[in-house]
Amino acid sequence: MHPAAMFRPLALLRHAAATLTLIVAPCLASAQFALQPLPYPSDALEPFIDQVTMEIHHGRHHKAYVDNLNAQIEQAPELAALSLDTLQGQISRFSTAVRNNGGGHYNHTLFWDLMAPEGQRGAPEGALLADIVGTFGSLEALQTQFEAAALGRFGSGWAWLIVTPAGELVITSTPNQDNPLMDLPGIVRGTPILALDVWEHAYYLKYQNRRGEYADLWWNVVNWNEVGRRHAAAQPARQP
Ligand code: MN3
Repeated sequence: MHPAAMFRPLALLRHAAATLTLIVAPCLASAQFALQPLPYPSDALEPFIDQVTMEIHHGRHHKAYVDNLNAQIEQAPELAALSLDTLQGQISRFSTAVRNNGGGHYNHTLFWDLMAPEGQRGAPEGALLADIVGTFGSLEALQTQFEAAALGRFGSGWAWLIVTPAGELVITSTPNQDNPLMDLPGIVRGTPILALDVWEHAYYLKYQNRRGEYADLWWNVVNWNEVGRRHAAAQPARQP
């Protein structure tokens, strides 16, 4: 600190803050997992998903998964060395709290990216559309089967479109905050390219008990550009 700064309260305050950061930052290093901001304004999905639902869903529900996952690091320090994606594939090693909150963090991070504001959503096209038509017969057939998976999930959970390790498109669903990356019995495994949250917290304020209407109107906000990108990235490597 410059000697002249000794007499300037603001400079002193800045110096104190910088010193505090040096002391506190290493303690925060154990907060391995972070809640990223929504990739668009909270009202960007109106009228299909309302602003209040988005703010509570992201700012409270998703935040709680992140906080609770970070709280588990004390009991399972090996968590701090894993990326969020890697954790999913090793989830059977960990406690139910890690499974629920690690899954919750992964699922919601993906969910926000799979939706987009008007004008940025794109449309199913190219290799993705060809794969959808080849597998399900049409885009409409995919949507019908996906909505059936969303409606058929009793209680809380998720509906998924995945690319299996063999490169096949499959619709599946999971309970609670499980997902298709998890190494757990009963999970149809693959890389998620589309995901719908069917917990009541995702739709109840606007749709109340009408999960089917929510699942049907949700197609209006799907970020097909992102689905296409994930579909391409999930293709198994071809044999030379
Ligand atoms: Mn949710």
